[in-house]
Amino acid sequence: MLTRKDFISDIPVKWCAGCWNFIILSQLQNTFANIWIPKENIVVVSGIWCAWRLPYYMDTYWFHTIHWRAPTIATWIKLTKPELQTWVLTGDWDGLSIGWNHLYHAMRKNIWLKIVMLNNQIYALTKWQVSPTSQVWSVTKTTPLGSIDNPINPIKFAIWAECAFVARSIDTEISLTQEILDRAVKSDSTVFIEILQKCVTFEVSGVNQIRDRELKEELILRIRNWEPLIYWKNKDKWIVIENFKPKIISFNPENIPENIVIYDETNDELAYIISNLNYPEFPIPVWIFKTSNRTSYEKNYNDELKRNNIKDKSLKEILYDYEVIDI
Ligand SMILES: Cc1ncc(C[n+]2csc(CCOP(=O)(O)OP(=O)(O)O)c2C)c(N)n1
Ligand SMILES: [Mg+2]
Repeated sequence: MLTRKDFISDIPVKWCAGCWNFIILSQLQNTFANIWIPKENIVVVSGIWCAWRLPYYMDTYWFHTIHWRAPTIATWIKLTKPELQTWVLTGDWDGLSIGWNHLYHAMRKNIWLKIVMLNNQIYALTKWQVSPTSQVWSVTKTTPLGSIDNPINPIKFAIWAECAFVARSIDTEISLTQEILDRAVKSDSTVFIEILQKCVTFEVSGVNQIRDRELKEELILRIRNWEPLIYWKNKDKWIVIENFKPKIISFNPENIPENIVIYDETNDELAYIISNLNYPEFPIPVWIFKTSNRTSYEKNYNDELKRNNIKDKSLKEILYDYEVIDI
């Protein structure tokens, strides 16, 4: 039986002291230890950003790719070696600015990848520039007067892209992240997990109270499949939907409203409405927003090759087996 220790490589870990990447690294190692597949069948792919070194610290196969192209290279890995469990690690700039088209196409096609985005709402590696997920009025080196940009909501983006499994956690919600990772492993479609992360070195506007033990229950909505959408300290605030619009009501046991929402993670329309809940009007939703059964692209691809009796080419064949055309 494997344990987390089996997934620790001998490369010394280098991040800022107190960075949440340390915790996320060990959570991924825990997940890998629990999946009961040989180490040789796991590959971790990353682009360029603060956690680009994360795969180096994993004792698995890994690929540190070029900028913004991790989902594309992971797609190629998955198509040629479908037996590999392929993880993609990305940041908010890497995945949603320069790399968003690659991320989109991987989700749209339903490549069986497990994509984890560490969203710290800033460019941290390059030292404090505004990101496409930075909140309006964020003061950074490139927005000294405050950002006026409309931020991307990664969960809304993933649902729109028809990603099959979409979830959000927060760095401080360690057991929630672990639960999502462990559940993601079992999904046989594209997985997208956003982890809201606080950069410990560069200050950025954001709802940092979600990390405060006292305040967080007023700010976080934990969506649970087949449960009503309730939050607040005593769980006495409910989210209902009226005319397709979410609304907060106070819970009254004498008068349970007819339009109470029981969450159904297979309902894409509901997931979209809930992904759109924004602070401060609404609490920040976390947990699994949607799951769906879509046949993965690589299954269709490999079935098609088999049906037509075509042998897939090896990389060597692709590189050497072409005609040189003189022009
Ligand atoms: C083509 C190109 N554009 C920009 C950069 C500079 N660059 C490297 S990492 C980075 C920001 C990474 O931010 P994010 O993905 O949010 O990860 P973080 O560092 O915050 O963890 C930028 C702008 C580059 N090296 N190459
Ligand atoms: Mg970032």
